[in-house]
Order: sequence, then C-alpha cells, then structure tokens
Amino acid sequence: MGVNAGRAGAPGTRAGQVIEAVGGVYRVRTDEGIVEASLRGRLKWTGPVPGKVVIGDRVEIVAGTGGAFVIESVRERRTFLSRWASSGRIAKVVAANLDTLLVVASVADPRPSREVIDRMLVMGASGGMEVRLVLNKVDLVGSRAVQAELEGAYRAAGCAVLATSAVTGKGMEAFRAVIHAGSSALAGPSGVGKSSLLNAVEPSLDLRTRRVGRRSRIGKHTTVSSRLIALADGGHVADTPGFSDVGLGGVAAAELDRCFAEFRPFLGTCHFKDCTHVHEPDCSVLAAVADGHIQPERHRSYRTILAEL
Ligand SMILES: Nc1nc2c(ncn2[C@@H]2O[C@H](COP(=O)(O)OP(=O)(O)OP(=O)(O)O)[C@@H](O)[C@H]2O)c(=O)[nH]1
Ligand SMILES: [Mg+2]
Ligand SMILES: [Zn+2]
Repeated sequence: MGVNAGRAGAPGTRAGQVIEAVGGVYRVRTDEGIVEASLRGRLKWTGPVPGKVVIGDRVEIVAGTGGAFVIESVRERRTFLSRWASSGRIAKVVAANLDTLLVVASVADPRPSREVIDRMLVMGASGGMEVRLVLNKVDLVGSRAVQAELEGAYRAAGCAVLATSAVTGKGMEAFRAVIHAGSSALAGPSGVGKSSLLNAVEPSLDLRTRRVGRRSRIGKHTTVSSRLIALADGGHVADTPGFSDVGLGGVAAAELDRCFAEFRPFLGTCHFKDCTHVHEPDCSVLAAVADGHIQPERHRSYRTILAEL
C-alpha cells in the first residue's frame, strides 16, 4: 500500500484501514501490521458523512500514552454500503470503500424476487459501488428456465451476471476472479448461499451455512462483529451480519433514476427537468418502457422504491 511512507502528517501518526469493529475496539491494518485502536473523542472527518467508523474506513491513528492507539481522523469515503437499522427506517452505513457489491439470488429455494434484486442493485449503485448479480444454485433441477430468464433480463438492463453453484463449482472461476480482484460484499436474502459461496472460494473461512431462522436470533444478545477479511489469493470480502436487508434510506429520490443503469441513456431528455418518470407527459423513460428499451418489471421496481423514499 505504501500510503504512509513520506506522508506529511503529524509525527507519530500512521494511516490504515479498519478491518474489524467490535464494540468500541477497532482493528486497523497499517503498513507495520495490525493494531487495535479506540476512537478519539473529537474525531475528525474529511468526508461529509460523520457517523460510526465502519470496516473499510481509511483512518489516521496515533500512538497515545502507554502505546495504545487512537483513531484520530477518518478520510472521505469512496463508496459506502448501508442497511436498515434494526428499528425504524434509518439506514446505517456498515462498510466503506468497497469496490463491488455482489447481489446474490438463488434460482430456486428460495425463489428469486426481482424487486428484492432491484433494491439491492440500487443500494450498491447509490453507494458508488460496482454491482453484479450472482445467480446461485444453478445445479438445482428445473432451474434452467429461471436462470435463463433472469440472466437475459439483467444483462439487458446493463448488469453483469454470474451464474454459480457453490455445490458443483459451476461458474466459480468467474466468481473467484471477481472476489480476488478487489474488495467486495455479498448481499442477498437468507438462504441464497452467500456463506456457501465464500466457503467455496476459501474453505478455511469456515463460515456458518444453512438457514438461520429469523426467530432464532430474537432474544440473543447481539454482539455484532463486522470484519473485512483478507483472502489468501488476494482481495477482501466484508463479512457483516444481516446483509439480507439492505437499506435505501440514504438514497435521494432525485438520484434514484441514475441507479437503474439502463435508464441513464434516457435521463435529461424528459420534458420536465424534475421529471420523476412516473406520470409526466413527454417522459423519455416512460417512452423507453413503452417501446421496449426498458423492461416494465424494472420500471415497476423503480416506482415502488421511489414511493418509499
Ligand atoms: N443446491 C445448492 N444448494 C446450495 C448452494 N449454495 C448454498 N446452498 C445451500 O443453501 C443453504 C443456505 O446456504 P447459506 O450459504 O447458509 O446461505 P446464506 O445466503 O449465507 O444465508 P444467511 O447467512 O442466512 O443470509 C445451505 O443449506 C446450503 O448448503 C448451491 O449452489 N446449490
Ligand atoms: Mg450466511
Ligand atoms: Zn421522465
């Protein structure tokens, strides 16, 4: 990385990246190894989004008295990923500076929902991440038609699609190539195979699989640990509990249309500058839906999400 070498900063400060956050303790990877750090009371944020320090955040740490490290400042985030907080409709950022959001759906068991897929694609795009759709469980009997339909639909919508099976290994070379190329997170409903896919990439991760019912988590004290895992063959993957419900609270209604990749060529040419592409006359997006350039399912997801913002 070499981020710190020769950097003009206060003496004793070094740069690093947060790779784990448990309670008030942050593990920070620096050029000179991994250290634990706490937060300075008055934290300096370079970026516009003060809040919690999360995995992926790039920080400056300084050695305090007795050799303990303190996070002094947080750099502006390049990308962010958020999900709904447990209560209310407030989305909180759970990871920063990741390159890619892999939206995982299974072709069967559980059945895929296009609206859920679209929400997660929007979340990734709105946070500035590159998004890809992973269609998992393609080994399941009778899943060919669903796979073909979704692959066709999302490729047509300008989204890269991977078809995988964590069980047979089908499509895993392409999946590995993406995972090892940068930093990513996997999002998708419970049971689609997110942990299984990561275990297939790196068995030593030994992530817990099989479906965990929502009910069984209730009553448990949730000591939530988020980690940014460095993979043996390169790349990092975020391991954050509860990625089945990504939050759209941080998305501005006026920016939602940009999060639908295939809408972009039509934006800016509607009759009204502030066109919402729902009911307005002379709307280029609605015209594109009418003549088949935009799929009605995608436009339906857009309308549903817009109504919530
Ligand atoms: N047939 C088949 N089953 C799979 C595949 N991938 C995962 N499974 C099974 O699907 C179930 C759920 O897989 P997990 O990896 O636990 O799913 P997850 O997305 O991590 O689920 P949560 O952690 O609850 O969000 C397990 O029983 C897996 O063995 C696959 O490619 N094919
Ligand atoms: Mg899992
Ligand atoms: Zn419009």
